[in-house]
Amino acid sequence: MLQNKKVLVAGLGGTGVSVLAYCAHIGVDAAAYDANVSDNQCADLKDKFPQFPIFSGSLKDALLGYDVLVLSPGITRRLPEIRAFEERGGKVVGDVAILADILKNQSDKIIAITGSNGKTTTTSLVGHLCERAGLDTVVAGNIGTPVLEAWLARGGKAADVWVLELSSFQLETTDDLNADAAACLNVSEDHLDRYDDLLDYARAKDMIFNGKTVQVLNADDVFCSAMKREHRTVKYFSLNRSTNYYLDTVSGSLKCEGVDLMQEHDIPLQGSHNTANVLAALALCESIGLAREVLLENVKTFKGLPHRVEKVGEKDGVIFIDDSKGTNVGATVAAIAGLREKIWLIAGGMGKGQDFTPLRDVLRDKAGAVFLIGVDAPKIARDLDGCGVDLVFCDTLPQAVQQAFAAAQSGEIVLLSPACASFDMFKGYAHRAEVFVDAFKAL
Ligand code: UMA
Ligand code: ADP
Repeated sequence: MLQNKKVLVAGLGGTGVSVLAYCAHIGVDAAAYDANVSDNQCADLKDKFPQFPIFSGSLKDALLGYDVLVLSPGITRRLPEIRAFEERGGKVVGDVAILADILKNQSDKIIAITGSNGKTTTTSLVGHLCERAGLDTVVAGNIGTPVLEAWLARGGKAADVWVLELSSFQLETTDDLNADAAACLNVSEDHLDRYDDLLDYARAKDMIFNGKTVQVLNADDVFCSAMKREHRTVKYFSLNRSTNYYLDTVSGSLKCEGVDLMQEHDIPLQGSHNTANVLAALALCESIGLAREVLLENVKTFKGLPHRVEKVGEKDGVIFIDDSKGTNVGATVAAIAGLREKIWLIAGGMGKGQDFTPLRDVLRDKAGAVFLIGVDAPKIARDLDGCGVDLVFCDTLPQAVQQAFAAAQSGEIVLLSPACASFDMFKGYAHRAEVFVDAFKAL
């Protein structure tokens, strides 16, 4: 794909650096571009890749004279200068497209996972199941390790399976993934600063199914269901209707085509949204031929991930749950809906222009009050006004923890699930969780 081409690598975060390393490895003529490169970063890159020029400033100027643009996920493909580059015959790809091209004539299988929420959990679970089934497994992508960094770390050695978490940003530049099996878990409001609307965002996610891929689709989500393509094997999963992989709500059993798989209460993760993730993971793993018994045994050994509906502890019978990774409305709705006990919710932060009204129904059914923090607390309060629960403004997260604890009774839950990004008050979602846990310990 890159051989004998002049390649510009745009964005010098983890992805861009891994692409440069790949270009150096295969010996192509490349250059690096970033809108902002610090002197230190520039010196470091010159040290690592002395053969590659580094551009900053205008992407339009940097693109002159190049055939292929390798775009990092943080840069939208819709910039006018990139459109103009494509119109004059330039090719735009991402690191995932390069990996797919490398693997296309190899026996390595690809399992790919996208969705607005649950990607990292499901990717980790699928990775765990593949490893336990004895496969040489690589887990990479949006989860953290750029795919070419993972490929280079193996010295290019083939793997049995690549389990890839893919964001809509990465899929924008992946025209021909041709995964063996791929899932879209759900589509709900996120990243709308980069897309025209929800449908436009869903279209980027739909690119995960390009190729001959077995489609694993959420039958409970209208956007995912609409991604079904002609002449494909489709495996649906559902939490409330009998389909290929589903939860039988009467018996509490996960089933496949009517056959019992396991009891929902044997899943070691909190919340019914995680049941959906397990169903999707089973459908993906069975699509590449893994044995059911090994999968079911090892769903039970999956530990889950921190900050995703994670129990922190109890004080006077009140349960504290950290869902700091709940950074959009869809995740918070799922967290609340998936827990059985009455909830005292702590939410707020940077709202990313989201509509918070989808929280109204689930709060009315399950919550005592919402303790609001962060820069968009007033906007959230406007969207939730009159939904039947008290809205309490708090200056800090520790103050919200104290007030929620004072309101909760034994057996009820104080849930941190902000539905917002954290950067107005914290270094990131992990830092927000740390402050939450410290405030709990200080009670
Ligand atoms: N940059 C420009 N011009 C721009 C925008 C950015 O030059 O218009 C430059 C920045 O100055 C910076 C570089 O691009 O130096 C950053 O590139 P990047 O944002 O693509 O970051 P990477 O470090 O390469 O990380 C990316 C993903 N980041 C994004 O999608 C924003 C990581 O997902 C991913 O883990 C990594 O590749 C490996 O695959 C992060 C993320 O936030 C965790 N993802 C979003 C999400 O999960 O919601 C989609
Ligand atoms: P992602 O990688 O897509 O951000 P994570 O697995 O990191 O997903 O989970 C992010 C947030 O979404 C957490 O708050 C988690 O509780 C919630 N979540 C996980 N799975 C689902 C799902 N299937 N539907 C809705 N929300 C989910």
